[in-house]
Amino acid sequence: MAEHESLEFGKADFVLLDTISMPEFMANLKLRFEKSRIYSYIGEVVVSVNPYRSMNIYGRDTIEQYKGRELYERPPHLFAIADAAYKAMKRRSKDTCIVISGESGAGKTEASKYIMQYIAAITNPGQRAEVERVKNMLLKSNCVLEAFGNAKTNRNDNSSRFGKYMDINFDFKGDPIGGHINNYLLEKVSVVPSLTFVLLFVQLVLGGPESLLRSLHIQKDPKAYAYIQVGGQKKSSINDSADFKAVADAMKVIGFTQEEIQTVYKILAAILHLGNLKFGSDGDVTLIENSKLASVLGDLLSTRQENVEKALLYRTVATGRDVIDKQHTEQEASYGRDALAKAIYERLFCWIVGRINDIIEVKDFDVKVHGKNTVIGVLDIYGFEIFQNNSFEQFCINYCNEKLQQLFIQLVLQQEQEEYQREGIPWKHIDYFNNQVIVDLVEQQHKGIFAILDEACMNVGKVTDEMFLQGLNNKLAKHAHFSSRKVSTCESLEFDRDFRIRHYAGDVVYSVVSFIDKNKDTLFQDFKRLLYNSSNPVLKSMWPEGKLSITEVTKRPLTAATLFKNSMIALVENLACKEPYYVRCIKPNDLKSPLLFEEERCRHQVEYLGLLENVRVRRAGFAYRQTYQRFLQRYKMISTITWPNHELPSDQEAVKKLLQASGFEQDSAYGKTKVFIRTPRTLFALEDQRAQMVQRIVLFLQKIWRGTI
Ligand code: AOV
Ligand code: MG
Repeated sequence: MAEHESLEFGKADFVLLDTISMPEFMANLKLRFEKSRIYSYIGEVVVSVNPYRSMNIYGRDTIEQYKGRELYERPPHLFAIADAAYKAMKRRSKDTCIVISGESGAGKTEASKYIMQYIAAITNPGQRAEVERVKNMLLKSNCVLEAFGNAKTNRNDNSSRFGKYMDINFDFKGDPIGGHINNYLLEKVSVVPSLTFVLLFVQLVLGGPESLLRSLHIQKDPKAYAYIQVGGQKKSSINDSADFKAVADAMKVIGFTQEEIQTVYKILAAILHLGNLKFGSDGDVTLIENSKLASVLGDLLSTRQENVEKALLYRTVATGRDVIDKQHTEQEASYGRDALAKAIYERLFCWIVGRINDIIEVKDFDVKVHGKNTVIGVLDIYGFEIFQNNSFEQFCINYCNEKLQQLFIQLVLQQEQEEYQREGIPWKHIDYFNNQVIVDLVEQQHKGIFAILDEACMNVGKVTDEMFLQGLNNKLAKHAHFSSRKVSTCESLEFDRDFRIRHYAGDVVYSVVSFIDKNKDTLFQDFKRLLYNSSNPVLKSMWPEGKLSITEVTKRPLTAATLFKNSMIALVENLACKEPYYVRCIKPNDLKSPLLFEEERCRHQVEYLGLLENVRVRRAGFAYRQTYQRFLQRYKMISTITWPNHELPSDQEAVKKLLQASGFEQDSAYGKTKVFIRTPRTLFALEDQRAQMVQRIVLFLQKIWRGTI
């Protein structure tokens, strides 16, 4: 509990509210926001409200204030939680993770960056050059990933289109020695229009140096490129060239070679040019109208113009033993072009992540040198989002948020209560909405939405999105969290194209259009071969499966939904085995305004994040628990009742007597196997007494050794 903050700023910890009710919670949150106190606690959970303006609370002096302090000693801050995770890692050798959640634009990515900066700032006091190098690389890798993986949406100008989980590895001194990044679904399943919002393209076009642009055949005019939409443009080109340079420098610092960096630019330029390719037809023949561009593409992709043209206009198919070239229609060719553009982008992104990992990963050698190796993970993922038109991407993103909410429920609300029950501690059950039912609706084997989608995709012959919707309606009509217009208004005979999920964070209507396509996520083999046969080794390495000839390609790849589901399950398993710290971000308004606290909007988030339940569980709960035996091991020396050994019938009795004698009876409860202590203060007092006793014992022993006793 942050005690020393003046009450005029409201209660720093929601646990201290006089009564726990929504109006009180909201009044406190609002008051704090208005007083520029954007952080608060619920016990050890940080609640953060996006200030939408720069705050002078992240500097070196603030970092110093939080370094090595306990959570309750300073006003609430991200730094405090980062320090707590760091201490747990360093002192107790615990792998920890910081999970940052909240809807799109709530401030997750910013929070993750401040946390990383804090950890970088407090480590390596000895200024070891190698550790400095690692820290620098970890920070710079973020800059590169953000440039490639963020885009402008109507919810957030700098929206993460990929989820990022970054592990930082520490040596026994507590200094970072490496890291690892897992990325989750960049626009793998996306449509090309959302590529157009990746700000990096604008940065390149407006901010790239003249000579580079010339070599890439790029004009300094974003409007010249079909894949750059007006919405993706920013205000000034001064920022663009600075941003461009920052990313270029970051790539260099991380250790990308000159050749690799050049290839990255060539690929970005190739994508822009691809977007401008136009197809036409002459009689039965489909052709490229601006074939000059095909030559530019050949140049950038280090392959021949004819190869580019052929891959875009024909598809090689195996019919029995024969292999024939089948010409695309104009429409198929355009579809292929866009699919190619997004696939190239996605491969590029994954390649960049892979390269960064190659460089920053802790090698076996390091482990030998540094010994023990502990981890802090930071999770910053795309937040829950609702757009005008929601598609497969939103469905995946929102499912991901359901999974994380489920983890929060399990770790923070459920386990806690179950333990009290198990231990027989008097406890009034606190009700909360358990979203497992929605997680199941999406991911359950055979019956879930992903399974129904995969089943539809397996069908041979033409499968339409409507058939998928019908499948959903047949199997899920009765589900409380699923509905579609077809199901709810039976009289409508025409096919509706959407379904609605009642998510924990609100209702979202998804359009089924292109679910099937995005889930299959097929890319013509011809494109893979085209790029595999590039004479640029970096580009070639991104397309290993292009090696297979047409007759060798038989295995059906996993669908996008299955891959995503598997990666989410693995993510949650990974988080669940670490000691979790939570940051719950709240978006105060939809206008990106620094002043506005839209009460309704915030209340809704507090509700679905389960914050009130969190306060209730926390308040009724106990900060510390330990088995009787281990408790005695640590504290028996503070009382003659237990030191050196007790003569009571059980350890439980002994602990009871010890706490009574020390005056902490009121603050404790006794379970079947564990003792529970309500406030951290009691624990600190016990620790103090123990430290004093240890001191005395040491002095005593020293005297014996010296023979003075
Ligand atoms: P998100 O990560 O939660 O959304 P961001 O972290 O990108 O959201 O925050 C959105 C914007 O809010 C930033 O670009 C800043 O302008 C502002 N902002 C957030 N936190 C702070 C802060 N602590 N101080 C000042 N400004 C802040 V998404 O990635 O869309 O789910 O997918
Ligand atoms: Mg983000």
